Amino acid sequence: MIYTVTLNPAIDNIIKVSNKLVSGKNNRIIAKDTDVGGKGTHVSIALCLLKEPNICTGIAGQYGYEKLAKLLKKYFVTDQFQINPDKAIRQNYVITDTRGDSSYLISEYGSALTRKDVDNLFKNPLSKINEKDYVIVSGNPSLKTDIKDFSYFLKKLANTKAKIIADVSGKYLREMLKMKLFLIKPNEFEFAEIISETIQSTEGYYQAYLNHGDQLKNAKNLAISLGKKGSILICSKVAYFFETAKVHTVNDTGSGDAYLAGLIYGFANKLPVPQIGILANAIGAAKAEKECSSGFDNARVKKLAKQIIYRKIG
Ligand code: TA6
Repeated sequence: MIYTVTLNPAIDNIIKVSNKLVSGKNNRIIAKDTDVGGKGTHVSIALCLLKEPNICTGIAGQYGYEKLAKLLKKYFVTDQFQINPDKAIRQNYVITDTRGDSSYLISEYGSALTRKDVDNLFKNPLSKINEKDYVIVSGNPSLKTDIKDFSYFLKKLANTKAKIIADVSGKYLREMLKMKLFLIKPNEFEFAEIISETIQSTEGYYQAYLNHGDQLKNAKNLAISLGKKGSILICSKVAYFFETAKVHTVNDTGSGDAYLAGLIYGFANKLPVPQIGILANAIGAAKAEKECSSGFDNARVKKLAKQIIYRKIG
């Protein structure tokens, strides 16, 4: 079974303004919407769209949970969030414009993860995890979380012997890299932060992977999303670069999560590595064509997959 764990879910309030967002000017709102936020939730939505069974879990505040559950149901996701009666689900704001260059993400901190949350998580939705399962920790806990409490969560997770996938950043990714991981999926900035080096070329990513083996040794597979520049996938020391499909970007929020869902689908269904990369990139591109933070059109994925060019870089 595939589990997604969102430790700090959100409701995304999407605001569309005409032309480009400009400071010092009254930017008129031309459309508004709300959608699921919080990364792991997006991975579950994408897996459901791919008809891949999965369990959407994490810690959700009581206040706002009903709205989040209703939004998830829109994508046929039945969640198993552990509810914390003293917390509220945070509100994030995604600003897009009619130019489609990119989106602006403004997010609340949310509530710190506590040991009590962790104990409840493993007593309930995560109680049946075993070594055959995939567990995707996607999205950081609130930045107010003490790293010791996050590490308490990781220790319990490691004891399940599941295949662990990490889409977290900064100090939380450093902490997760202390344990055996099936896959990590930093973006280019998160990768540069971990290895304290900025990569100048596509081939430079493979060299950096070799040079920083000590920091990356616990990651069996490594995917690096490079936004519109494409992505890198390194499995069993073989590296590929994938160009992105050419799409008109409406809202790129959530594209990284959709891309990750494609990777997980590919690994879980034992596709050949190049096919995994092609599928993941096509899904990430198809998501960027959508107004909201989650969801994509499967027919578009099939079409975009045919466009994806890739090459071996190491
Ligand atoms: O990846 C997109 C997204 O999930 C947005 O929907 C927004 O909720 C944000 O990321 C949350 O990111 P964070 O790292 O704060 O959990």
